[in-house]
Amino acid sequence: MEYTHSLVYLRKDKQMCLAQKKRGFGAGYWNGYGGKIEMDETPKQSAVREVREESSVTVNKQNLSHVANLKFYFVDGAEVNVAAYIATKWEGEPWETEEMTPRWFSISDLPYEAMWESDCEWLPKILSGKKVVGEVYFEADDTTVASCDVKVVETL
Ligand code: 6OG
Repeated sequence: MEYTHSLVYLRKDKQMCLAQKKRGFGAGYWNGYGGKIEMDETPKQSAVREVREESSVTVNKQNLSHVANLKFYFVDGAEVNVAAYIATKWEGEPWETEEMTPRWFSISDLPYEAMWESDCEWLPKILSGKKVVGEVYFEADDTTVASCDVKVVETL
């Protein structure tokens, strides 16, 4: 799978840090930290860099657990192929940055109404320790889910 984006969830016991994006694609949504994988970067390198840029937290590559492969398809033909990770160990505390406002949520009370619509299909699974592969097709508004298929897998 050719990944285009990384996505990282910082988890501490029954709490998870989500960040509200201030601008660009997905602005207003609560999400993990992440972004485009740059040329010559591995998905994990991108994950480490994005977490640092967007939250000022330093996470070590070895502490990123690969939990999901997600493909998002848009009507205009755009595809976003995400490698998603959970980190339970890092240095520092998430700070507000130019791009993101962080907040800690209980994993049993995530703000799904203000997250990408398909998150509720796969996030609970990875939070219960499973690994998933998901494919989501969006409608022309780029936000409404047209179809969603999520499979639990043994390995990614
Ligand atoms: P930039 O384009 O801002 O990075 N991302 C999504 N995350 C979720 N939960 N659902 C989606 O459904 C997503 N599409 C993209 C990938 C965007 C960040 O948002 C993630 C990146 O971590 C469509 O650089």
